[in-house]
Amino acid sequence: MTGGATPEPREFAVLAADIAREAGDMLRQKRSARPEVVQTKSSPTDVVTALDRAAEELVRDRIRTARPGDAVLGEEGGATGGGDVRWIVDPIDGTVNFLYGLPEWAVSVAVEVAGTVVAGAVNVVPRGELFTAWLGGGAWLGGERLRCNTGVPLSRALIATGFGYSAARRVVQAEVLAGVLPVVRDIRRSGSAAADLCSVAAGRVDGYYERGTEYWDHAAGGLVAAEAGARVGGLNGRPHNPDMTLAAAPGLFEELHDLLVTLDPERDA
Ligand code: LIP
Repeated sequence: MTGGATPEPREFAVLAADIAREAGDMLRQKRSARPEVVQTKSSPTDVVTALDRAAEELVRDRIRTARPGDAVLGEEGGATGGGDVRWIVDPIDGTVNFLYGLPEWAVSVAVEVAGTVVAGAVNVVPRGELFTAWLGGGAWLGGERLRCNTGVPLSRALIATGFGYSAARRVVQAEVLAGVLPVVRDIRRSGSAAADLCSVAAGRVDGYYERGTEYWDHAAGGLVAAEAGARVGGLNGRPHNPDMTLAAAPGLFEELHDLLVTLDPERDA
């Protein structure tokens, strides 16, 4: 896929899926019983394993080979290159799950053209599930087209969320959760934003909100959820962003949004 005009979103989705599949295969083969932590980031519990780095290297290498001029933003390697096409990569979203051998961690690869995410692949490796989406082309789990749940009121909604790594953030997240939990069906915390957004797409949860996700956590999964019919955004009309990512079918999105606004969730203690 080198040279010439910018490929169609579908072609990017196929390439992103191939790369996410290969990185996932490598991670599954190389993961030991207790992967070694090589670095901590924002807090002592925000960890990086050697395989986070190896997987991002593999992904970057495959992008370089297929699309030598493209920019990459990766969780571990930062921003490289320039131009209209940018790949957004989280080599392991849900690193703590990866460390503990829990089944919700994913390789997340998204492609942005001129600032818009046009394609995404989320490989939830332990589940053997590869989610893909491209702009206008729908969201897919293998050959199955996904539709998020619709017509669910907040009072019957199963809502996924997540928590940050810092104590100051968690204090507020716990406060917000105390406002949400009594008025919904229940809460789930999987440990991977990318997997949560795919769960919205697949109707395994009705909605999702989280403060503090990075672009690489939600870029691909956000497109999967949106292409499955979910509204994906931030608070007060903003696009989803590190302050808040919210995803649910229209109707539930607004109910959840309005509740969250009353809880002032975009702050730290
Ligand atoms: C994780 C997110 C998750 C959040 C975790 C963590 P990581 O990303 O996907 O939603 O709740 O605290 O930030 O650190 O595993 O790439």
